[in-house]
Amino acid sequence: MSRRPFAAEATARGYRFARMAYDSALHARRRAAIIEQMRSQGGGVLLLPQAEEKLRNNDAEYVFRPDSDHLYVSGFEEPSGAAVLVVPPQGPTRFVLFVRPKDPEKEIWTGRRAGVEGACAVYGADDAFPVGELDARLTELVDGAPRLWFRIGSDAAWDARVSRILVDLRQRSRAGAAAPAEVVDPARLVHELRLVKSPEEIARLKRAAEITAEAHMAAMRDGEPGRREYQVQAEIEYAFRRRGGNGPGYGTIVATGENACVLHYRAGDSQLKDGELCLVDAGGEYDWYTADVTRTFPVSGDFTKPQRALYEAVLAAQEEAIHAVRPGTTIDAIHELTVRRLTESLIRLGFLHGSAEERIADRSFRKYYMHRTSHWLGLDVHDVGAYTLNGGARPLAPGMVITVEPGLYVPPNDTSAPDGLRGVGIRIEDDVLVTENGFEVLTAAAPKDPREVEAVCVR
Ligand SMILES: [Mn+2]
Repeated sequence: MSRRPFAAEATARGYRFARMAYDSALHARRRAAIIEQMRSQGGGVLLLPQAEEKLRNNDAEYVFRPDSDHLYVSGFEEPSGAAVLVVPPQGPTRFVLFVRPKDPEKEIWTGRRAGVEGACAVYGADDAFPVGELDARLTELVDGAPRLWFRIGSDAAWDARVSRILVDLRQRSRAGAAAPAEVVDPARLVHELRLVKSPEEIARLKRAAEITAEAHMAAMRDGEPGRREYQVQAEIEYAFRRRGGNGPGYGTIVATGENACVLHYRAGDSQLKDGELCLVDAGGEYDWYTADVTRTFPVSGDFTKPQRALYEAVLAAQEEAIHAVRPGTTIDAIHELTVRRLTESLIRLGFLHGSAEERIADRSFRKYYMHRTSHWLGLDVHDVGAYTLNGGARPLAPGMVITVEPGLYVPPNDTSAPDGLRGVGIRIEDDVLVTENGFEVLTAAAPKDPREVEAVCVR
C-alpha cells in the first residue's frame, strides 16, 4: 500500500474544506442505508448533534474531535451544529446540516469554514443553515414527524433543546403543530451499520494498524534502562503523527514495572529499569479510525526466564483466542476460552492450585485477569454496536473488527507468586477482522513472538 493513499486521494479530488479524506459517495451510501431503515419503520427525523469545542483551561481549547455518529453520516469535521435526516413516510427525503456560518473575521483566527454554502456544495446537504437557527429550524423539521431518533442522555444542553422543541410543538397543537409520538435511540439505526465495516473502513483501520505497529517497534527500540515513560510515549506519538495519523486514538499507556498492574495507567515519569517489563497500550488514529494495540517488552532487551514463561502463557492464550475468531462465534465464547487457558497456565506456573474448573468456578483467576478479552473497534476505540442480540451473546459476522487482549497482572504484594514475578503485568492485544472464513489480524506487523520482540529490543 502506498504511504498515504487517502490523503493523496483527497488532494486529487480537490476537496477544499476537508482536512483529511472525504468521500462524498461513501457518505451518501451510508445515508441511503439509514434512510431505507427509517422508512421501513414508518419514517421520521434523525437528529445527530455535532461535538462542540471544549475548553481545557481558561480560553484554551482541547484539540477538536468530531462526534463519531455525525462524522459517519456526514463526513463533516467542523465543530457545532447537527446533521439531520428528514424521512417522511412517502416522498422525497432531506439531508440537512447545521454548521458554523462563514465569518471572514473569525476564519482569520481559527481557520476556514465550509459554511452553509460548503455544507451543500461539498458535503451534499440538501439544505444547510447556520447554528444560530437551530431551535427554530429544527422545530419546523420535527413538526409532524411520527418519530424523532435522538439519543437522550449524551449531552444535557441537547436534551434541553429537544425538550424545548417538543414542548413548543405540543403547546401549538391547537394551531396544527404535531410533536412526534416517540423519541427513539438512533443506536439501532447508526450503530448497527457502524459495527460492520465496509472495505473503505477496513482500509483506514489497516493504515491505522500499520502506523501503530511502527510506533510499537519505536517504543521497543527506545525503551532501554534509564528512559522515562513519557519519553517512550513521545516516540510513539511522534510515529503516529509523522506518518499522517491524527494522533493517539485514546490515552497512550506506557507502564513500566508494577505500573503495568494499573489497567488504565497513563504514561507517567517512572524510569524504565533493567530487569523490568514495560507495557505499552497505544493506538494511532488514521482518518478518525483507531487501532488498539498492546505489547509488553523487556527493558533490558531480554526476558528473564520467569518473565518469559508468563509472557508465553499470555501469548499462547491470545493466539488460540485469535484462531477462534470466525463468523458465528461470540465474544463471550472467545473470552471463556481465554479464561480457561490463562487459568490452566496460572495453575501450571504455581499461582493457583487445584483444577482449572474449580478456579474458574470460584473466580479466583480474576486476581490475575480481571478484564474482558474483546471489544468492538472502529471510529471509537470502544466502538459502538450491541454486544447482545435477542438476549444472548451476539454472533460475529464478516466485517466486524474486535480486539483480542488477554493479560496477566501479578499484584506487587502477592506473596503466593513465584519468584521474580511480583508486580509483573503483561498484556498482548491485536485488532482482528472477522472474514468470511475466519479472521485477519490487522496488527500483525507489530512483533509479539518473544524472540522477535527481543530482536527489536537490541540494546
Ligand atoms: Mn483494547
